[in-house]
Amino acid sequence: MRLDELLGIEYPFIQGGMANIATGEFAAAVSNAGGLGLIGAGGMNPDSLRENIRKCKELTDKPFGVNLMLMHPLVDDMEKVVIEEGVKIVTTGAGSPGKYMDEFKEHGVTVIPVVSSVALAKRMERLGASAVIAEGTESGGHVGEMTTMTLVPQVVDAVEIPVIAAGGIADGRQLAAAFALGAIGVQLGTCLLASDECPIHEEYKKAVLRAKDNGTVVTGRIAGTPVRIIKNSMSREYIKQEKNGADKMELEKFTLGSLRRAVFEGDVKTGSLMAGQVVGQIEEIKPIKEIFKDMYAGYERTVNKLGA
Ligand code: TUI
Repeated sequence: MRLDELLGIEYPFIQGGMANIATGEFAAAVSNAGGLGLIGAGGMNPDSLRENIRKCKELTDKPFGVNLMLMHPLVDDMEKVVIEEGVKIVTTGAGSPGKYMDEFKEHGVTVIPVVSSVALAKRMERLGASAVIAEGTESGGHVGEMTTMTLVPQVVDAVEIPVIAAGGIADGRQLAAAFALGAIGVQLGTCLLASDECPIHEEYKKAVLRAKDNGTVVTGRIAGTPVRIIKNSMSREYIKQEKNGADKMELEKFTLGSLRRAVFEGDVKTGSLMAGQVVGQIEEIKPIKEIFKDMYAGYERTVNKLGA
């Protein structure tokens, strides 16, 4: 069954976690446009997460969920908020949701962890995940090593649960490719940065439009947490110091608060502008509805061409 049928939504699209960006308002806009919107708990605390969930409920009667960033120090309390507020779909990133699975099951929550390897996908299936999101290193933000092209089919072969593809998907050709690899739908992040509804600073949006195919880089591959961002003076300095043998503590001074600086202040020089390798394809800011419609039309054109 395809993701849209499984979740009762219009398109087989699920929004990425987008910590510090995906507010209740933004998630509702994604859901109202026909995808599955997710509130990114990564940049919130338990109180603001609760407020954002309530806001989202006010703004949409369509399905939506919460993305829990598992490296967050307050994630235990945020998991409780998710249960208390009756949220029914949770995606997770940057760790294993193992210790919450029983409680989620008890409350009828559908759990869809993001995985970056086959071993992790199998572990998530054993834990009772309803599906997994196989995320390639083309993605923005915290990334693994494998590409979407290699990871998705290997995960599809290794598990019985449905697989959603993520990383490197921003148009209809890539959506068709994801289906060809065996995915039932896709997770989108970067292409949604370039939407009217996305609450990031205008300068961040402009940087997304300016960036070329090779406009992103992964910081922290050697010494820290690997994070894909748009190249700027911060990323250059980070990588220089990383190559010179700086340790995790020293490198953290570059990243502390840097995502918030990019998102809220539009600091495109020393901020951390998380984005995937598809940035080079993105040329205009559009309403989310149009992004979805155009991507689906492109998918149908691709499939017709392949069938001919
Ligand atoms: O989580 C993401 N992407 C993110 S989280 C984020 S917020 C952040 N900001 C600064 C530093 C770090 C994070 C921005 N982007 N994607 C999902 C994802 N999960 N990618 C890789 C993983 C992952 C990695 C290891 C999941 C599980 C895992 O190990 C679990 C285990 O128990 O071994």
